[in-house]
Formats: sequence, structure tokens, C-alpha cells
Amino acid sequence: MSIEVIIADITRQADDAIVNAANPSLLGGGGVDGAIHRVAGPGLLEACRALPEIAPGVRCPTGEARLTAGFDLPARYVIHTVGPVWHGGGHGEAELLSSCYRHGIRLALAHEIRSIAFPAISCGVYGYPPERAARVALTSLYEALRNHPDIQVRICCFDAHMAEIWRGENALLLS
Ligand code: AR6
Repeated sequence: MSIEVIIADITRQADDAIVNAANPSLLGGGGVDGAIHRVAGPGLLEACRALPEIAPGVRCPTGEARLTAGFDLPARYVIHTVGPVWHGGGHGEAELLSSCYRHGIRLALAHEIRSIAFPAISCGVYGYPPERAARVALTSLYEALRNHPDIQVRICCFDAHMAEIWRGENALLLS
């Protein structure tokens, strides 16, 4: 079982599910979140708004995940997760980032999702150093998939530089 790193726009992926790097409101934003909402159409925002708030303005706390339909996306589902903002590494960032991937896989298993594409969660405006993020993410994913080798997981990087970093960490983990 290995995880593939691809260079692509995640909104075009026809996996059973794509993962969104959202913020706790789940009401959209920039980056991959904005792109996913744009392509999915207004139904996605409506579905997100309908999810229960667990605190004012918080539908998904950092490190957790929530599932909606994919609406106009090629993917059947969107798994929304909220990565940590990078504050130097001493504020539980690695555990929270690891938790995003774990929760994503957990939701996939619960919904018979067989293929899933993750973006580089927290590696954009949230400022997580990509080498560290890749190591944490891939370690978490390989651990979560140990008993579920039938799920196909891909990391969808937006540009070649990010993909190179993730491929490097992937090769290190597999060696
Ligand atoms: N497909 C694949 N990857 C993409 C795409 C795309 N269409 N667009 C951007 N990326 P970011 P974060 C990459 O900033 O750091 C939002 O405003 C991007 O190049 O989207 O977790 C949310 O609402 C980067 O490598 O997410 C939150 O407020 C990676 O996706 C906040 O940003 C993640 O970058 C979350 O920040």
C-alpha cells in the first residue's frame, strides 16, 4: 500500500471524496476552500451552514472533520477539515494536523469511501512548513491505513514544488 502524490487541481478529482482545508466556520474562504466552494456551487455552502455549531461560529474545531455531499464537484463527497495555524511548532500543531488526516480516514471508512484526495492541509495561509506537514500527514495516513489497504489515498498538490517536497518525504517514509 502506498500513497500517491499528484500535481493537480483537487476540484477536478473524481475520487469518492476530496478533502477541504477549511476554517472552523465551514462557510468558505480562500485557497483550496474557495476553489472547492466555487466549483461545488451554492448547495455546498447551504449544506455547511446546516451543520450544527458546537460554539458560536464553530462547526468544525481544529483537527476534526465533517462530511457533506460534493454537489457540482466530480467527487461524491467533501470531507471538510480544519488544520492548525502554524505558531512555531510548540502549540500542538503536529498532533492537530495528524488528527485532520486521521479524522478524514475515519469518515471515509464510515461512508464506504474507497478513494480520497487530500490537499496539503495547513500548507497555504495557515503557514505550516511543508516538509514538516508532509512528514506528519504521511505518517498519520500510513498508520490509519494499516488495517485498510483497500482505500486509495492521493495527496493532491497544487504545484510542482509542493509535490516534490511531499514525494521526498513519502520516499523517506517508504525506505
Ligand atoms: N487544488 C489543490 N490544492 C490547492 C488548490 C486546489 N484547487 N488551491 C490551493 N491549493 P490553503 P490552509 C493548495 O491556504 O493553509 C482558507 O481561506 C495551496 O497551494 O488553501 O489549510 C480556509 O478557509 C496549499 O498548498 O489552506 C482557511 O481559512 C494548500 O492547498 C485557510 O485558508 C493549502 O492551502 C486554511 O489554510
